[in-house]
Formats: sequence, C-alpha cells, structure tokens
Amino acid sequence: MVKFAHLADCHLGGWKIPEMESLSLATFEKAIEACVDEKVDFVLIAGDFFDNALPSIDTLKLAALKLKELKEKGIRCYIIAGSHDYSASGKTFLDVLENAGLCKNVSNNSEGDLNIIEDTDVIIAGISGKKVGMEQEVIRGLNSPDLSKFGNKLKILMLHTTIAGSEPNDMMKSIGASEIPGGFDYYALGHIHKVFNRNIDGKLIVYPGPLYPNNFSELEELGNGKFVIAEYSDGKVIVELQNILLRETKTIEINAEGKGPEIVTSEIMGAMKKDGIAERIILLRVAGTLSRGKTSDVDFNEIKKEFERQKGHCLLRNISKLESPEFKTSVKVEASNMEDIEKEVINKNQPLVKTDFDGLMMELLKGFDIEKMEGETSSTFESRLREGISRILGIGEMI
Ligand SMILES: [Mn+2]
Repeated sequence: MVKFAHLADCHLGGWKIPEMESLSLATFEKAIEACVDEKVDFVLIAGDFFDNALPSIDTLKLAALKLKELKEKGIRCYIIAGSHDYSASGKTFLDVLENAGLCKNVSNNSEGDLNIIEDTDVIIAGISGKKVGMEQEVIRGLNSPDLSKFGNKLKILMLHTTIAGSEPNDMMKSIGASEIPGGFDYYALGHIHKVFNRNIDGKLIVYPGPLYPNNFSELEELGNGKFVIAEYSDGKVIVELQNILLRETKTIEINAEGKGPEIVTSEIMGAMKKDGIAERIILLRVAGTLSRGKTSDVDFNEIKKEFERQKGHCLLRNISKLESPEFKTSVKVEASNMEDIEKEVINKNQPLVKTDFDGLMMELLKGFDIEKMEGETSSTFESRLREGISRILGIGEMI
C-alpha cells in the first residue's frame, strides 16, 4: 500500500491581512503535522505553493522549516510550480528549496516528452502552470508516454490547469481530459480553487481545493482549509478529503436597499450583538442602494468596535454591491469589444470639457494598461507608470 497527501494552491504569503495570513500559515503547519501523523509516504504540492515567484523571507522560512520536518521523517515531497509561483524565466524559489534537498520539482524542463521520475513506490511526472492557461498548449503538445514497463507501480501526473468539466466559471480556459496523457492512476491537479474529484475519460482527476481559502468568497464557499490523503493498493486509489478548521466563519448579510445609512448601521450592530462573534472570522456582506447619503456614512468604525469588544478573530467586509444613490449611474453600451466599449462609455459620460476628451481618455487607459516586468521592483514599476501618465497629461511630475 502506498499512502500520499495531495495539497494544492497553498498561496503562502497571499493574505495581506496579518490575522488571515497567520491562519493560512497555521493551516499549512497543521497539514504537514497531519501528513506526519498519518505516516504518508510522500506529499504532492500541485502548484501555487507560494502566492508569487518571490515570497517574503518569513514565508520562505516557514516553508523550509516544515519541508525539513517532512524530510527528517523520511517523507518525500514532489512539487510543480503554479500560475502564481511560476516565472517566465523558469526561475522560482521552488528551485532553492529543491537545491536544499527539501523537495523535488517534477515539472518538465523541455517540451515533447514527459520527464518521468521513478522512485521505489511511484513514478511521477508533471507540468507547471503558467499565466492565463498557457500551460495547456504545452500539455497538448506532449507525446503519450509508454508506462507499461512500470507494471503495477503507482503512476501520478501532476498538473496545474483547468480540466474541462471542473471550471468554476465560463471565463476559464480549459483542457479536455481526453487531451492529457493517459495511463496514470492519479491526476494530482491544482489551480481551480474548489474541491473536485471525478473520473473523466477513465482518468481520476482530483482537485483538493485551496489549502486555505484565499479571499472573502472562498471563505464563504469553503469555510476552512482542505487537502487530500489517498491510498493506493491493488491498482485502486481511494481518496479522502481532509478538513482543517482553526477558526469558524460566520456570515452576516444585510440588505441596505432603500434604507438610510443609520438604519443600516443599526441593523449590522444588531446582528453583531448576537452570539457567535468571539474567535470567529466574520464575513459581513452589505448590498443594495441606500435611500440617501454616501456609503461611507455607514458607521463601520462603530461596527469594528463592537467586533473588537467581542474578541472576534477577523472582520472582513464586502461592500462592493453597496451603492449610494448619488453615484448610481448606468450606461447602456452596444459595442462588443473592449476598446469600443471604452469609447462608448467615455462618449456617453462626456462632461462639458475641452476638445479632445475621448482622445485623452483613450491615451490614459492605454497608459494605465502596462504590466510589471519580470524582475522589476514595485518602485521602478510605479515610477515608470507615473512617467508615462505624466507625459500623457502633459504635466511635469505627478504628486
Ligand atoms: Mn491558485
């Protein structure tokens, strides 16, 4: 029997709120502890171990420490890069961990043939994720490997991509299960942040979900941390989802439609005064158009004070659908491509200003549409952006 753990989308270092980041890291620690307790033979990390290609020293320290604990227990770790910890040059911090002997990056270096790694109890191969689903072309270009020489040995393929049928929304580009190499017993996937476990086209496709939810809606949907422990014997794999619950979540939903900001404040306060705040993550969702005033008139300071009085763990609010009547505008556009939509919106909203307003707006949109280059620091990127915008606006320097 071979027993292994499958983690994905840990996004270590991803939360910018300290109370949430500490939960994400503590979940990772718990998962590693569970792997040791369960005496798994090895651990798979199917991409997005880190939230970006250059994680902070603190994040790296914890990751290295935990992988070292696995190593000391004789538990191997196989990893691939995801769309977040991948970099176009191919250099990632996973290489540092690998060179230190803490994990084995099983991603292919070259195209065409899968690079198959053979160990005593498993053969394993993988393809790293890339930005915007670019890995799918690489996967489609793979030759089907001949795995028959490995007999009954457990065969695993690690991928960081979206398999057709698993898409959380139809914006995501996917690859059909029939288009990925066959013959493996277990397809260890990462990328979509949901739990998915299905046999498609004779392939056992498993997404364990993110190790810890990465944002408000994932917290609402998943609530806690998740990974998979699987067992292989007699040619069969049995998959068991593991849950790690360190802090419970509680959702408070308030409908603000047609109400004044004071009423909305007191409704939220009323909900906050009920039980169940202490130690919990509170997900506060307020939606609707106020009868008057601004959204900032809802007294979130007072609400935060009540939350602190009850010693909640973290208060997260989602007010993206809370609107003030003064700013509610809607524009009907008929154009279908992005540039035409932008032009139309600008035209319809054109205030009484000088001559070439739409020309200027289009230039500004282009000016803002630049991306940070690989290896570029935030401050260099910021000054490049500022310079470009200043030039478009024809001003010497931006404040
Ligand atoms: Mn991810």
